[in-house]
Amino acid sequence: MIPSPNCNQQSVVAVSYMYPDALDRVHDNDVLALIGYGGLAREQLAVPCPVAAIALSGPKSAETAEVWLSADPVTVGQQDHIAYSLNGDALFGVCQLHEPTNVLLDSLIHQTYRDILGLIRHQGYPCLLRMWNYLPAIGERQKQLDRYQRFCMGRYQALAESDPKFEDTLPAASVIGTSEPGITICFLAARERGIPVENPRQTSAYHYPRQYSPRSPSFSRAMVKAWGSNVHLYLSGTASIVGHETCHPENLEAQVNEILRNTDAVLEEANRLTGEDFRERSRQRLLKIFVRRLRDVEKVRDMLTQQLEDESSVLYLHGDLCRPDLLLEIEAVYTV
Ligand code: 3EB
Repeated sequence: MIPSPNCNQQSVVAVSYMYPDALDRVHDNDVLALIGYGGLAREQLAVPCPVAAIALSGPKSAETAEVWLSADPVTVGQQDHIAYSLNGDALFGVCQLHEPTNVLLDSLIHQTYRDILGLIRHQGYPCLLRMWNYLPAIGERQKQLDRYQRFCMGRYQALAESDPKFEDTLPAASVIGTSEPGITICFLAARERGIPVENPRQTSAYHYPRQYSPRSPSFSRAMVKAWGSNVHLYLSGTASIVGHETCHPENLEAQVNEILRNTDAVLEEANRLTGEDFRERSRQRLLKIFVRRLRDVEKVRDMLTQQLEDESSVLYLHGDLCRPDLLLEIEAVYTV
């Protein structure tokens, strides 16, 4: 079950899931961004802040808005295809792109990431914490490479050009395939740095060997950021990968269990780096489960319902994933 708003308004930045009918309780000047899932349309999210409607279906019960709230007053702005909001500590952006047919995805993503990096620097929020990338047809080929590989090349190029030491401060990220045209990139940036976290069970994605992409995927496994007295951990999309290889290609149950071992390992590593206790003391856990095949959703839900902690709010969505052998992926926000 997804509870009604349970976010802590004292926090500089807070996030929660809300059913659409509760949205009129949200006051415009507190909202950094609204992201609709499971068929929620843009019109249902009528507020002045950045809004995205993610083109992923889910079970009907998944019609949900993710609400990013601010304890401090929010200012909104627009620069080209990027809508953004800021509150003195954080900047949230939603970038919506039409994809011209004659442009390769790497060059489009290169330009878009340059625009995003330019905007956050210009506004004084240069530290990227979390990126959510929604792309149509990620597994399809475009001139010898698949579109996820082209995405990685464009992202790498923009980040590498902007900072020679970019791999020390990579944001957490997800890349999810959608079935409708149009690219949506949501991002959270801050004035002050967060702490990137890697997974000791996995090769860092930015060190993956070339077989996955000519340029490695530029993301960290998680990012920790304190917002006043609340500390968030943004967990990247986490799959059944150990080292750099996919484990249990055909086995849904084994992939679920491997992912739970991976998320545990990331939380453990975050605890070690920060002195917090994300594993045992998270007050709020917001999860998204992206499942490649719609028919697997109920099985995954049955498994996870037994294994997840009570504080977990879980959203199941039907989305495509970066490697063809991955059956599901989990991302999350943990708050201590
Ligand atoms: C993986 O671990 C699975 O390219 O930004 C997960 C999260 C994955 C983010 C990205 C890719 C990305 O490699 C795929």
